[in-house]
Parts: sequence; structure tokens; C-alpha cells
Amino acid sequence: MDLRSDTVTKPGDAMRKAMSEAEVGDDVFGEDPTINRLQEKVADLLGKEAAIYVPSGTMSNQLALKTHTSPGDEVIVEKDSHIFNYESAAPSLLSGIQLNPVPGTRGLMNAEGVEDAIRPDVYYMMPTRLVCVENTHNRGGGSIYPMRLIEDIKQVAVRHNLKYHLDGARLWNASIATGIKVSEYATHFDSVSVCLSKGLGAPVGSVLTGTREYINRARRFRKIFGGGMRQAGVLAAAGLYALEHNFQRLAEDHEKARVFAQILCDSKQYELNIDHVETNIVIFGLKPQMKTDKFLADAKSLGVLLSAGTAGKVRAVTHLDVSMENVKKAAEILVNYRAE
Ligand code: TLP
Repeated sequence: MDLRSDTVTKPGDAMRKAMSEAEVGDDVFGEDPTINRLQEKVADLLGKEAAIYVPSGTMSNQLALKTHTSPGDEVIVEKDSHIFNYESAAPSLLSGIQLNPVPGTRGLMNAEGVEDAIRPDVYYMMPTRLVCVENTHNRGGGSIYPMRLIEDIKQVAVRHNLKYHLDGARLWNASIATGIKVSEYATHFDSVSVCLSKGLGAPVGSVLTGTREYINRARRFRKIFGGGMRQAGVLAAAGLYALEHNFQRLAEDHEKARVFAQILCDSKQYELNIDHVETNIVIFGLKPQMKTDKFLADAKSLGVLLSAGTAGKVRAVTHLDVSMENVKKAAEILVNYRAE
């Protein structure tokens, strides 16, 4: 029972069939009809002018930063954000920019925190250029940004002439959980990155969206970053299949996460607040005598794969390839587990 991430799903027969039947062409020449179709579909879903298909969520975020900034600029991110923690210092390596991490609550910043982090306009400080928000928030435990916060931060960004980027790797989950359309979320942002390889179950791929002019500039940087692919329509076909078949079903993953969390909660063996389980990610704390590494290794030997969260916490993520039955079984195993 692999609950390490929703990235672990494998394409099933129908997705593989769609991939094998994909019409392809050379995408560096813009001639792959399946990639073009995917880009148009995602741009359309998000209500943006244009979109560009890229190999990963990391590349998509990094392209977004590169395209919004110049070397020496600063970007406001949340302290637990993926961009700040899991992208291997790419902003400094690839864009020559600095990140300014703002603390949030379960990953969510507020407008005051963002406004306080904006640098004054003096020559010896770096210009703040961009604000990034992550929705749902991974290290925040799949937490959803309330629309109100998104709008408040937007007002700050507009007032200070900053660009606004959304890391929407799991925006699909936020949309299914709240009933708010992905385009309603996207409308507040200058650029939005979405992943096809998380809950949607495609083996590869993310999409960055924005204005046509912005995406045209991003296309140049995608080539520079080594992400210009050729007959990648076979991969894009998996993304199209995922969007068509696996978007609405995300509600099932949310239900599985809640059931899993409820079993852990009822046992009083682990620390978690069921109200914090909003989508498909469950982050829980261990009793002080339990060491995270040992717990993860023991759980693995009992057939439950989990990953480490922040500060001694453990993360479980539900997805397409783990059934309700397996999720319940995994939770029971953890409840019956006793550290030696
Ligand atoms: N997250 C992965 C790991 O890197 C932690 C996971 O298992 O959750 N933004 C967010 C919010 C993400 O959670 C991730 C992946 C990315 C971007 C990057 O996507 P990839 O892995 O495609 O580069």
C-alpha cells in the first residue's frame, strides 16, 4: 500500500492505449497535434490565453519564476512551499533570484504577511517582483486557500505592482473539494502551473498557463532549461486522458484520506486534527518516543509506504491506485503498530 505520494500511480490499460494511439509531431517546431490539443484544453479550463506543456511541476514553477523576473529580483513564497523546500535552489541557480519565505498557517500566507515582506524601493535592497501561492498546499497537509485570502493577497500584489503566480500542482483537488472552478481560482493569477502527474494519474507532465506573450517567452526558457521535447504527444495523450477521466473522481481520494485519518484519530495513537484533512493528504504526528525514520521503516516492512512530513511528522497521500479497502487496512496496521 503505497501512500508516499499521489505521484506513484501507474498508467492503466486505457491510458496506455490512448498513449499508443496518439498522433505525434515535433513539438520544438510546435507540430505535435496532441501536445497542442492538451495545451489548448488546459488553457481553456483555466481561462488563460495560452499554455505550455513541460516535463515536471518543478520545471513549470521554475519557468514561471524565470519568465516573471530578472537576476537580482526577490520573490515572496511561503516558508513551507514546494518552491522554497523541494526545488533544489533552482531559483538561484536558474534565475539568479532570491526567495523571501513568509511563514504561513498550514502553508497559507495572509495579506499582511505578504505586504510586510515587500522590500522598500531603495537602491541597496532587491526589488520584490513576484508573489507565489501554493494551492492545495503540500506541506500544509493538502490545505486549501480560501478564495478570500487569494483575493486579499492579489490586492497587495496589484497595489505594489507585483506579479502573482500559483503553484497549482494540486489545484484540481482544491476545485473538487470546494466546487470552485479551476478557472475561478486561476483568474486572480498572472501565471498558473498545474500538474497532470499527481492526483490525475498521468505518468509525466505539467502545464504552465498565462497570457500568450508570457507563454511565448516561457517557451524560449523551456528550451534553455532543456525541456523542449520532440514527439512527446505520447505523453501528452496520457495527460488528456487523465483530465478527461480522472478529474471528477478526485472526490474519492479525499474520502479515502478522511477515512484513513479518522481511523488514526479514533485510535488516539497519532496526532492529527481531522478538520485539517481537506483533500488527499494526511499529515500526522507520532508519539514522542517514536522516531520518524524507524516508524517509516517499520511501516514499510508491514506493507505500508509513507513519507516524512515536516518536523518529525509523517505524510500519507491517497490516490487512484490505492482502494478504500487498502486505505482502511493501512490505517488499521498503523493503529496496531507498537514501537519496540
Ligand atoms: N511534490 C512531490 C515531492 O516533490 C514532495 C510530492 O510527492 O508531493 N508543486 C507542488 C505543490 C508539489 O507537491 C510538487 C511535487 C511539485 C510542485 C513538483 O512537481 P514535480 O515532482 O513534477 O517536479
